[in-house]
Amino acid sequence: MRMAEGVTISEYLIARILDQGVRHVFGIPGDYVIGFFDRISKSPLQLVITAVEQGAGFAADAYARMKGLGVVCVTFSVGGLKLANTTAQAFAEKSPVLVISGAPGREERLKNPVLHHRVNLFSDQLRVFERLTTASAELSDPETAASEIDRVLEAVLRDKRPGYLELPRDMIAVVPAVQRGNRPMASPVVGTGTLDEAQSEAAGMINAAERPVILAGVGVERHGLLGQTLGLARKGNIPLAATILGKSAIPEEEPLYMGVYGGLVGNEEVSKYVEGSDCVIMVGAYLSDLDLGSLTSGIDQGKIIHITADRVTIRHHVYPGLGFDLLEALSGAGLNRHEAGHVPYASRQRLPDGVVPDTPVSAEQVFQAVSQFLEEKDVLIADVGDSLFGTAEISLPCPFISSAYYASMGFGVPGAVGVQLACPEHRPVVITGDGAFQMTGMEVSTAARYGLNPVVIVLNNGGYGTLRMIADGPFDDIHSWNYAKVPEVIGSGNGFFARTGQELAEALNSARRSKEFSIIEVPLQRDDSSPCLRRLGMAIRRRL
Ligand SMILES: Cc1ncc(C[n+]2csc(CCOP(=O)(O)OP(=O)(O)O)c2C)c(N)n1
Ligand SMILES: [Mg+2]
Repeated sequence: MRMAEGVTISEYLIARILDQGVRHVFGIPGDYVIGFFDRISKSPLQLVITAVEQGAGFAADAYARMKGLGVVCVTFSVGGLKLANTTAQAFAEKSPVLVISGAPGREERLKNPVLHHRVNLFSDQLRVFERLTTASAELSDPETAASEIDRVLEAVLRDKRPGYLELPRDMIAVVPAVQRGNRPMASPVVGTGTLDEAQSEAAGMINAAERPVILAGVGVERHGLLGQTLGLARKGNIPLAATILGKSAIPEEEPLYMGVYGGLVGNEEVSKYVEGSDCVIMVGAYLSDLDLGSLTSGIDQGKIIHITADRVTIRHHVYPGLGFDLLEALSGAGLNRHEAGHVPYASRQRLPDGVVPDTPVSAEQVFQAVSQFLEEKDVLIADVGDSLFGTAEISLPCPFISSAYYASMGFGVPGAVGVQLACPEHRPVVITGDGAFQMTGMEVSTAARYGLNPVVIVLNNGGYGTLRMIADGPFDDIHSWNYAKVPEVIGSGNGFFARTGQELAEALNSARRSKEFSIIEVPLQRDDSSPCLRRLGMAIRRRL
């Protein structure tokens, strides 16, 4: 939109957010930002007040993953700095989140006063967020405020990474002197010669290969590349695997989809197939040590075609400036159809029905039960810990999100709030450890307040089970809570204590029917874990 006469900076910012289809802003007010909250509350945007700022940051991240943009708004320092972790996650895992922070007014700063919430320099928070975002700006100049809002928002949408806007409180009602804005998005200019050369090199490599494979990453989801990726796979009859972060990037019913690749986290046969391939086409995949298991040999660089948003690497050289255009070009290139040979389709191996009704459930059985419980309209959110490892192996009919690379505990419950507000037709199902739940589980209160009904499964093994695999000590134990009683404290929601297979099945069914949130506490033996975490534990012990 063009800026109309008399439109304030706040109104302009709100209008640009609305332009993107965003309808919710997560956050907690404070005196430096409350004037802006007041303006948001008078706009079509709904404010979602969370229990803690980190909850708002995680909720905005999950909202962004579902909807293409999420917005979190907080006060200076005490709120803003609590978002350092969630913004770092959004940066690392490519999630387009706009962080807006209030700040002391420009006039207030003139005599360098000791104002509350100040750390050292007034500019400290901006400096922190410069490192954690793809673009940032302080909206302190009426001449540039509108174009700075546009610049940051465009960068967030283009790079699928977080951006930061700091709004001094005396700028909230200012009408910018220069009413500029809405510049067209600049895309990098790449000569067609570069694309032609990369296309012919990549197509030649794929055609010459005996066992090419596509490794799809989270970029396929973020950049909407499913159609093109499947187009390439089907044209060349090339099987696909996904990284754990991109687990739901390829729908599991796709006949060419094998399963999750990734060191010890992924399926062993799939990982062997990918590492034995003579041409790995990586699409939007960012391989971390978690994917590579830090113990596997990984993939030989000389066999990789790596396509990302802003660069293409083929074998040992880079085509800078080239991005996902190559995927489009390859789908149209003369590709041979490959003979399939033996492909391990791990995604089709459904886990056996192993739950015995009247005996205590094991961790492995919980994951089996969840796999069978999930429906297409659900979204599974796994928190960090065995919740993530166990989920890596189960078959999912629905989208999946997690902090599978940055690996910050506490994303699960607030993530569910973001998911359901972004897509009310979806039902969030969270699997979380007791440790992660103690960090941010109180956001079930936010779910209750806004009428949301996530199903939260708490795997209670009395502490940090994943870390016990590395070093077992009292530092891995946590204080025991009565998780199933949390709804009583909140004053709404359902609490279930599910010790046996029968109790778990009944709890899941009741939770499915309820219009309120549910917490299902599953007590586990201290040393019980999913097969995946057991493998990881064995590998670690072998190495030590
Ligand atoms: C915010 C944060 N703090 C610490 C860690 C280190 N860490 C990784 S796994 C883990 C234990 C998780 O415990 P829990 O949520 O109970 O899951 P479990 O491992 O028992 O399945 C910890 C502390 C982390 N990843 N994130
Ligand atoms: Mg635990």
